[in-house]
Amino acid sequence: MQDLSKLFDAVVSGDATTARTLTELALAENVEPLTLVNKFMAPAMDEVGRRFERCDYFVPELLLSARAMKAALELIRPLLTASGTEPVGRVVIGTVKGDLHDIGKNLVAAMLEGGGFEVIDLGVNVPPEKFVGTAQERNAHIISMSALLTTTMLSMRGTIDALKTAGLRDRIKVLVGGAPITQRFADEIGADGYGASAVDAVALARKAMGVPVT
Ligand code: B1M
Repeated sequence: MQDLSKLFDAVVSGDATTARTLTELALAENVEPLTLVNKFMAPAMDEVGRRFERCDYFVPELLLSARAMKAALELIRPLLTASGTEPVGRVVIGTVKGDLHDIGKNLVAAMLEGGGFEVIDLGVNVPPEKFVGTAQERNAHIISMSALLTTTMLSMRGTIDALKTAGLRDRIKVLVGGAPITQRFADEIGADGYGASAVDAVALARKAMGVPVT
């Protein structure tokens, strides 16, 4: 078994080739995909964030680490997504307006697909009216929003207000998550659920649909 701390190091140092190679080897050795994400890759991004706060890293380093994480996630994402069966429900997902962080949102989308949901991914920088318009057009059951910045998280309240204005609040559940989000904030804005992780998001979405949480 290889030393997986090297995967942590590869993401921290922004070495996409090594991150991808180590992920490939680990998967070939039957290491659980979520173990790679939760124990090595996500903690590596936290370390990158700490270095950024200390001014040891700047935006170019953040971008290189994000690229390394994405290169490894490309191998993991197909393993998280299920195929075939009738969807449990339809989810419109995106990162809120003004926010370009998409690694966590992409993980949540992959996990929801793996949990049997049809996922409509609107990408990043999604304004409230886009979330609501798409949910209405596509007859979605859930809107799932991600925010990584304290300056953008308030846009989540905007989406809930827009749902109320459109007369859809009773029909569409709203789930929220991302590093600065807390249960308290979710309660304050009137969201139906808060998930601290991509795994939580699936449990929340199943609960919102009234499906037993496995
Ligand atoms: Co930025 N960034 N960034 N960044 N960045 C943070 C978020 C920051 C905390 C770094 C720091 O200072 N420590 C800080 C925010 C401070 C704050 O608001 N309190 C910050 C800043 C300041 C900025 C800029 C303003 C920097 C600048 O330009 N001066 C700028 C803003 C750009 C913008 O968005 N408008 C910026 C830019 C960037 C990059 C583009 C360079 C890059 C993003 C690349 C990309 O995503 N494609 C980037 C990165 C990489 C980070 C850090 C280092 C890593 C984020 C990440 O990918 N984490 C981040 C520090 C950190 O978070 N530790 C930081 C890994 C990912 C798996 O975790 O996204 O939390 P996360 O998702 C988790 C859970 O939160 C949860 O599940 C996921 C998996 O378990 N979850 C959900 C997420 N969404 C959910 C939705 C749900 C449920 C669960 O719905 C139900």
